[in-house]
Amino acid sequence: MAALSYARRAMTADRTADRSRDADPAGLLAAASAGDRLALARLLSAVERGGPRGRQVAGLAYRDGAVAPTVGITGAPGAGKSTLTGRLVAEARASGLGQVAVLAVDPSSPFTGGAILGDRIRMQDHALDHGVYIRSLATRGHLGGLTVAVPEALRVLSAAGMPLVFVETVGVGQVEVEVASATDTTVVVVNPRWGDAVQANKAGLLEVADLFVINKADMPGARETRRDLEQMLDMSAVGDWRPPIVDTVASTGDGVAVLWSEIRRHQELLAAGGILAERRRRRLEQELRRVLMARIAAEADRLLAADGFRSVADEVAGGRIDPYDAADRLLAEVGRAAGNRPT
Ligand SMILES: Nc1nc2c(ncn2[C@@H]2O[C@H](COP(=O)(O)OP(=O)(O)OP(=O)(O)O)[C@@H](O)[C@H]2O)c(=O)[nH]1
Ligand SMILES: [Mg+2]
Repeated sequence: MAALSYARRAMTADRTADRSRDADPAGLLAAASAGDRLALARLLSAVERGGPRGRQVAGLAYRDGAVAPTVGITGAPGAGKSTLTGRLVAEARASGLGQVAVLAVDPSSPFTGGAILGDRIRMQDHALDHGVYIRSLATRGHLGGLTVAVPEALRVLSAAGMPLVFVETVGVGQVEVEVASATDTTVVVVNPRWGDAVQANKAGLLEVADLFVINKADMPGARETRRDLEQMLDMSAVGDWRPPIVDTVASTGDGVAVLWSEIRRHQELLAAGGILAERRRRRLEQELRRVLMARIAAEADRLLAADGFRSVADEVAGGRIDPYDAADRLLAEVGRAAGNRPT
């Protein structure tokens, strides 16, 4: 069986990992591609921490050029995302994928990486499956935060040879929506509660959703939630693809096969129409914008804390220059500094 031979390869790679190569990102990436999970974990940790080394790893993964298909699973805390992801992982493995990765992202609690992994991912079924790689991601100082770290991590996973990556994102705030929309197919999970669909709309999830899941369809109210979602979809501009709404009971697996086939259908549609390339280009533009903003913000912060700012502020206070001219002068400095700094 493919899974078993992969597991054997992974264990061999673990044992023979050349320690002296571990510091070198290129060596780590080669090891990760050969199935060394420790090497992969170290690359992802570097990306998570950011800084010069994170940047080096991110650049290497970018130049590798591999782009794995990605599926985002997002929704309110406790909606059943992890249970659902576990089921989808099983579907993906059963469909013949040698490996699947899951990236768990919780923007609301950046320092609980280990805890998310232990407590929040309910995928015990996969704990012994070496074809499944599960990892949580926090920000740990990455300039630009999760919205930049997640696409970088996805490229590391792609470069390491993962043929499919699920991204579970907890929460429905602005950052969560941005993280969720960094995937090819974005699945929004709601529960059959009065107002859940409306909440999703308010949070901007309606715009990024390629698919809706009404999970916990065994609870009362699923029909009303579906009706609310349909109404909202009726009112929003829908192009070639109207997001399907799938009922699931993740705890029993009901509806998961339908969800999986809808995900596949969406990914096929993306690939066929050249839409995928266009989407990915737009995402890279977004990413570039975020990297730029983060660097400018960091420079502005540095500037605001420096003496130069105080002296310009004194001039404004003294009536010698107006705030706009002062801002022009400071902005020119931000530009010079941001352009000169290596990271
Ligand atoms: N009744 C019912 N319970 C479910 C269903 N799916 C998941 N649950 C339960 O809901 C609880 C939360 O499930 P999780 O999969 O951890 O939800 P989550 O969205 O990943 O949670 P966070 O990551 O903490 O946001 C667990 O107790 C599950 O067993 C379902 O379809 N029906
Ligand atoms: Mg979860």
